[in-house]
Amino acid sequence: MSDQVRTAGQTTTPDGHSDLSGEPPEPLVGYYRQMALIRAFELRAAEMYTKAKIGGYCHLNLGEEATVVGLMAALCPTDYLFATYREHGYALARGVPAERVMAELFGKATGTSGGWGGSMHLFDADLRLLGGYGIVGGQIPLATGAALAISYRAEPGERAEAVMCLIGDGATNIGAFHESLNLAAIWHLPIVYVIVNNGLGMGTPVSASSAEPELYRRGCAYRMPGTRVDGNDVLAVRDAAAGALDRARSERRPSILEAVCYRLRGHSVVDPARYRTKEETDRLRSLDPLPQFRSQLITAGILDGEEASRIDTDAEQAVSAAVAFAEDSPFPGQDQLFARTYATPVPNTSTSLPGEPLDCGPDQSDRTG
Ligand SMILES: Cc1ncc(C[n+]2csc(CCOP(=O)(O)OP(=O)(O)O)c2C)c(N)n1
Ligand SMILES: [Mg+2]
Repeated sequence: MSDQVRTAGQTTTPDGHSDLSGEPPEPLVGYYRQMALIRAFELRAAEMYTKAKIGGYCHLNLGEEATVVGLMAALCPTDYLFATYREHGYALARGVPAERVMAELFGKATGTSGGWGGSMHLFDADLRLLGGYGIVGGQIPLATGAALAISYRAEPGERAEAVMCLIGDGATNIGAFHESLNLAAIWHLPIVYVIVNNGLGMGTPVSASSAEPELYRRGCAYRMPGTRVDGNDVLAVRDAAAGALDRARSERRPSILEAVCYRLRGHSVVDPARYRTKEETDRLRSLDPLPQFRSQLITAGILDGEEASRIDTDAEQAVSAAVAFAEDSPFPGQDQLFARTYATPVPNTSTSLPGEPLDCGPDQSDRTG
C-alpha cells in the first residue's frame, strides 16, 4: 500500500486518549463548552421534533461531538466549510448563534436560511459555512469548485484560504466523490475531504457498502494522502485536521482525513435504530466522547466536577433561550415566498403551441459532437 497512507500518531495516555499536559487549559475548556452545547442542542432538537415544532428531516450529531469540535478548532475563519445534512453541531462550533440554528430548524424567518432550508440546509456566508446539503454527496463537487476558485485567486502560503468538505462514509461511494478527488489531485486544490465515518449509511454498515472499508485509503487511486484518526478524541481530530489544512494551504495538496466516530442514536430522529443490538448500543454509550473528555479534564485538574456541571447547565440554558427565540420568531411570510419565486419574470411561452418548432437560438446543425 502507498506510503501516502498513514494513521495519525498522537501522544497518548495509557488509556489511549490524547495527552492533555502541555495544552493550554483555556481552549480545552472551550472545547468542552462547545461539546456540551452541541449535546444539549441535539437532545432538545430531538424533543422539539417529537412536539412537531420541527418539520422535514432532522439528523443529529449526538455522539459525534469530539469530531465536530476537533474539526472546527482546526479551521481558520477564512476557510470555507461545506457540510452534509448532519450539520447542526458544525454550525454551532463554527460560531452560528444557537438561536439562529434552532430558528432554522423551526422554519422561522430568523433562521440561518430565513426558515426556507430547515435542519439540512444551514448556511452562513459570513462565517463561510456554505451549507448544509440534503443530497448525499451534493456538497463534494461544490466544495471542489470552491477550492478551484481559491487556487485561481491567490497564491499558496501559511495563511492562504482552504476548503474543508465533510463527507459521510456512505457518500464515498457516489461517482462525484471520485470525480472530485481526481480533479482536486491533478489541479492541486487546497481542500481537505473529511470522511466522517460513523460506521453506518442509514442502517448499512461500511463493511457492507465499501469494497475498501478503510476509507482513508480511498484516495490512493489519486495518490492523495490519507489519515485515519480516532473521532472520539477531540485533540487528535484537531491536530490531524490542522496538518491536512496546512498541506492544503502551503502545498496546495488535497488530502483525506477519516474521523472514526459513532452516532449514539438512529440515522434521523425518527429512526429507532433496530438494526443495532443492545450490546452494540451499550458499547457505543461506553465510548461516548462527552463524559470521556469531561473526566479527562477533571483528572488533569483543568476543571473540577462543579465547574463541569456549571458548563453543562449553561449549555442547557443557552438551548432553552434558543428554543424561546425560535418559538417567538415569525414564520417567513407568503409575500416573501412569492417575492423570491417570481423575482425573475417567467418568460411567456404561450405562443409556442404543441407541434410548432420552438425558437432554440441560432441553427447549430452544422456543429458536430
Ligand atoms: C442522492 C441521495 N441518495 C439517497 C439519499 C437518502 N439518504 C439520506 S442519508 C443517507 C445515508 C448517508 O450516509 P452517510 O453518508 O454515511 O452519512 P451519515 O448519515 O452517516 O452522516 C441516504 C442514503 C439522499 N439524501 N440523497
Ligand atoms: Mg455514516
